[in-house]
Amino acid sequence: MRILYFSADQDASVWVPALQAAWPHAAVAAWEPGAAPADYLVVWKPPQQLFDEQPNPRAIFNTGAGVDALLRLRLPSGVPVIRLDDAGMGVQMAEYVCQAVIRHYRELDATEADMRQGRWAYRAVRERAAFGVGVMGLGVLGERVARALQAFEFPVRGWSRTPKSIAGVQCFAGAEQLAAFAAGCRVLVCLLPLTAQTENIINADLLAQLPADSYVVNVARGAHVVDADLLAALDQGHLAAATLDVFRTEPLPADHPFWSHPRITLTPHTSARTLRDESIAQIVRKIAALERGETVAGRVNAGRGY
Ligand code: OXD
Repeated sequence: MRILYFSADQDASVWVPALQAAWPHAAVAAWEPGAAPADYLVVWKPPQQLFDEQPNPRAIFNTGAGVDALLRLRLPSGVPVIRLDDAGMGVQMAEYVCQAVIRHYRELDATEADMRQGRWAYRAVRERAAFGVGVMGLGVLGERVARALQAFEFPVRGWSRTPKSIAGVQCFAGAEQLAAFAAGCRVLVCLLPLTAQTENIINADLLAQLPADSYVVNVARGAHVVDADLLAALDQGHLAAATLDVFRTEPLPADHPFWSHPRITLTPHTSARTLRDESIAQIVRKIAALERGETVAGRVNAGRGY
């Protein structure tokens, strides 16, 4: 069996030997133009040329959670595309989102600013029951985040394309329930896959439906948010603050107004990192299952876009 690896971000000189060690009987190599045909492709943001030259793999593994970059390419038809199925990302997303929500709920930015100014000041305690947190996207990661938020006793609501049911989470689905969902979100958390339907979904209309003094946390894709609408909602005072981990262009361009906005907290697409060992163990387990003719979790539906 031959496995080819390519990543635009990760270090092939570390991943290839690690994949090789996990599947010693396979021949694992870093993809380069002209590489011999492989049975399995393990990729992150590959160039189109890779698929043009590899028309017949048995499966394509995406070493990340989001497959939007992959689905923009012309992929070999009928070949299963399989994304990481948590692989250690769920707990990272949960901790990142909980820290952002708690930071906003407890007004820790303002408290820290007070302390830096030498002011020993208290803020009014907010009513937790009135601080609804809404999670958009209830896949593996979204559900994990919703469960983590419940541990802090926030009223948690969720919104997804198709109806979902999660114990203790008030679930909404489809475009027709988006406004009702938004109306109860003091914090709107985006964990949606990026598709033609979800691009620009956090726009002026949706932001206007959030309660006054609300917050946005985006850990999905920059293209979910209309940047100008978010800035306007902050500057008009309707939004209190935002935490953004993802951007339309990454790295965020040096002249982008997000950098200097006093009520935007930025991180460099780091909310949930791909964990090499967990990911490789999962990919190898799935290759073994596919070789036995079994189905595996995380198979992407290209028509749906995730
Ligand atoms: C992603 C990832 O899809 O980092 O954003 O895995």
